[in-house]
Amino acid sequence: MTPQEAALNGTMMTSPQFEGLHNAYVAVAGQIADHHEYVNAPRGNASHECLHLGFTLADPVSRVPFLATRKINIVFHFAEALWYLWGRDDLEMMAYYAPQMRSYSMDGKTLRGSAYGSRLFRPPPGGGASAFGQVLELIREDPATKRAVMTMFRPEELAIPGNLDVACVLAFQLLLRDGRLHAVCYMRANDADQGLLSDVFSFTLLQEFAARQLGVPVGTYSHYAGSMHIADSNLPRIRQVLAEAHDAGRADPLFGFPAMPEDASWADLETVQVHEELLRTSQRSHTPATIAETGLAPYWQQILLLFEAHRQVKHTEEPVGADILTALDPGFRWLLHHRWPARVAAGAAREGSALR
Ligand code: 5HM
Repeated sequence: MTPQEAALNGTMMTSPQFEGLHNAYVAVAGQIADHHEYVNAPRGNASHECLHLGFTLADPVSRVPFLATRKINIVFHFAEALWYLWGRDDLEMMAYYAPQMRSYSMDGKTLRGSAYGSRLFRPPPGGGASAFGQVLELIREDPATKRAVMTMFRPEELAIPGNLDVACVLAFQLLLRDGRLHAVCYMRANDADQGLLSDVFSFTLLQEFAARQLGVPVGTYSHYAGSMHIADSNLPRIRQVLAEAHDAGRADPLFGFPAMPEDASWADLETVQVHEELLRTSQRSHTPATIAETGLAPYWQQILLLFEAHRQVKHTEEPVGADILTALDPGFRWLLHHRWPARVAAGAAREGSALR
């Protein structure tokens, strides 16, 4: 339907809907690579750009593209989402998983604009509920509310001379409709090959955690960016990704993604935080048996298995232990293998996630 026909029918075209991020990422990347609107270099960053690009995911839990040419770092993605949920802003934790994040820090110790968790999950200075706690309370009181918005971008950020880290996410909104928790993420700018993957991963995980706290199913997730772009330096890789996606001719990702347990709680997050720090600093190691002894549900155990696998990659020279790899969800193992092929043996190719 053309926009003119849509107008005459009294209908509007809404954002394109995809099942999960696998297809949305390929579509957005293709749009910018082949149909970009602008070529520019804000702050010297040469990029191809499309304005006001957005999409909706029918299944926000399906939050990872399974593409051998993209080599997703699933450990980093979980670490960043948890860093948000833990309300942290320290560089130390994130720089361990993504050393390039050091270049966004003004003081070498903290991150400001992109430390979304410190804005969402910490109580305000005067005390009271966090922004996340407040919006959940609003939804409980008035389920159809349109006010359940958490803002991240602050006007003061533009006044800081030489600010290296201006928040890219403007706001995150939750909407309870027909019993399902929908989410919308509004961004001023999004790098379609980097930030898009980590932002969608984290904000869909926050959506899922919010749905568990409200005891309702996850609805759709919509993502909008004023400027969606790809750095020119990443265009050759994007071409490889697009070629792989087209050659494989696959509409569906190779694996499913595990769903968070119904009883996901703040206590689970605290237990995971204790073990993440011990593993990151290599103060201890884990086996599948010692991870099971934490009493965490299999979903959280999988995250600790990923952190242990990553500890072995970072702190040892050996291949990652077969016990850890065998206990891992097949999709997670596939991602680890493609990211660190010399350290992580390929598993038997199995379709469908064990935890789904
Ligand atoms: O010049 P500017 O502040 O917009 O540069 C930040 C770059 O990081 C942009 O390419 C932006 O799209 C990307 N980015 C992102 O995509 C940054 C963050 C951190 O806030 C993010 N997603 N979450």
